[in-house]
Order: sequence, then C-alpha cells, then structure tokens
Amino acid sequence: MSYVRYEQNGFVGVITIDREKALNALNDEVLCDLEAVVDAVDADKTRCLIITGAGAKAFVAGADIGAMCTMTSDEGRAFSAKGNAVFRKIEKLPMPVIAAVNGFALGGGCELSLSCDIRIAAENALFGQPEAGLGITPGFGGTQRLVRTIGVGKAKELIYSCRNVKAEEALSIGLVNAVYPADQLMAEAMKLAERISGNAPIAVRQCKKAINMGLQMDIDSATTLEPEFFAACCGTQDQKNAMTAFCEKRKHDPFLNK
Ligand code: DAK
Repeated sequence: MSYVRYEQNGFVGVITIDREKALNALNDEVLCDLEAVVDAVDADKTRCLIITGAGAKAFVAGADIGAMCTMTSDEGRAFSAKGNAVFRKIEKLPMPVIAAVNGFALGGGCELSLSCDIRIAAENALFGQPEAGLGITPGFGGTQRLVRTIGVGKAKELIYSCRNVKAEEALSIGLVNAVYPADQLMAEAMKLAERISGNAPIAVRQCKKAINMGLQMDIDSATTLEPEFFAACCGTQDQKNAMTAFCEKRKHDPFLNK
C-alpha cells in the first residue's frame, strides 16, 4: 500500500500525501512513495501538478518525530539527504507545482510546500519550522528555501523562535499567494492549475527553468542566459499558433506542447 496517491485530471496531476492517522508525517516509506510517484509523472501529458495532504487537518505535520527520535548522527544525515533529494526532484520537475496547503504544514511539511513553485492555503493552514525546539535543524531544505522565499530576517525569526504562522500571516509575509476557505481550496488549486495548463507548455517550462536557474546566478549571467530560454520557444508550433492567431485577430488553437 502506498502512502502517496496520484490522480490525473486532464493536464493536471494531483499528488496526495496519504498517511492521515499521523497527520501525513513523513517517514522513510512516505518519502520513498513520494519519490516513486514523482518519478512516474508523465511529463508529456502533465502541464501542472498539485500537491496536497489527505484529510481536513494536515498538509504534512512534519518529518516523523517517532522515526527521528532514536536516530544516530549517520542515520540523521541519510534521512536528511533522502528528504532533500526528493524535494529537490520536486523543485526541478519541468512543470509548475502548486502546494495546496490544507492544514498543518510544520517542519518537513513547510519544507515540502517550499519546494513547490506556488503555495496556496486553506484558512486553517498553519506554517512553521519547529525543529530547534525539538533539538534539531530543519533537515529538508528549510534553512535554504524559507530564506529565499520570505527573506533573511523573517526566516531567521521563524526558524530561531519556532513561532508558527497562521494562513493570514503567511499571506502577509509572502509565504503563500492566496488563502481560501478550506472547502474551496482544491477547487481554487484546480482553477489555477488549469489556467497554467492553458498556456503554452514549452514556454511555461522555460519560464520555470529561467526563474529557478536565474535565482542562483548574478544578474549579468542570468540575463545572458535568458536569450537561450527565449530561443527554445521560437519556432515551436505553439509559438507560431499563438502569434499567428494574434496577428489574424482570432483565438489561437489549443496548445500542443510542440
Ligand atoms: N511525526 C509523527 N507523528 C505525528 C507528527 C509528526 N511530525 N505529527 C502528528 N503526529 C501524529 C501524533 O503522534 C498522533 O498520533 P497518535 O497519537 O494518534 O498515534 C496523530 O498524528 C495526531 O496528532 P495529535 O493527536 O497530536 O493531533 P493534534 O490535533 O492534537 O495536534 C499537531 C496536531 C500538528 C499540533 C501535533 O500533532 C504536533 O505538534 N505535531 C508535531 C509537529 C511538528 O513538530 N512537526 C515538525 C516535525 S520536525 C532532519 C530531517 C528532517 C527534519 C529535520 C531534520 N535531519 C535528519 C537533520 C524535519 C523535521 C521536522 O519536520
């Protein structure tokens, strides 16, 4: 039995972490299942992914504290490396990934959401990095991605103090893009995913690559790289389709990812 479910809705794939009894906490098995599902995503037919948690209470309540409780230093290093590798895989997926945060997103849950391109949250969402209060550091990228997402000062405050933030505050500090009533979260996630899927997939993917690569570079190198992403779109069927339609003052045909 897998702890991670996958559902394909047209061009949109929905990944659900499903270990509801433990509030979807991440142990080694869940991470392996998540990696297997991510590896199996059909990049040709999937233009956007949504990641969410099973049940009404939690997105992911963190890495599994019971499993970490007795870990030796070497075991801890391996567990952290495993989680980091899976989350980096998610971050590097060619298509955009939306985290639909439906409750607790603590520790590894907050870190999972940070490996996604966009976070939207239910009103009951709660974010935080409680690791320092448990005697450890964030181990699945939190010290790196929280800083890049909300800025150094705020990230340091949250990581050092282990203060959790509710959805509204998460919105105000740029940790999430939008907050919805819990019963509307998945519909809104689908709406956004479908809107993204309606754009030219090659262009969207090049945008993701350009933004993510550029963030790691100085501005001179990054702007030198940009022409390559642009060039990768020129001459595609989708570009010709959209621009010809514009010139002819009509709606373009559906994009083909070609
Ligand atoms: N791990 C394991 N089980 C968890 C869990 C977690 N993180 N969170 C919840 N559960 C389990 C509870 O033990 C409980 O199980 P039973 O007792 O029913 O068997 C069940 O889920 C329901 O939880 P509660 O009964 O506690 O539910 P409440 O509504 O009362 O409270 C809560 C919900 C989210 C406030 C509470 O469960 C809680 O505080 N959970 C822990 C949250 C947390 O601190 N998360 C961060 C974990 S630390 C690293 C690698 C990774 C990481 C760090 C380092 N290296 C190797 C260096 C990442 C660390 C973390 O994520």
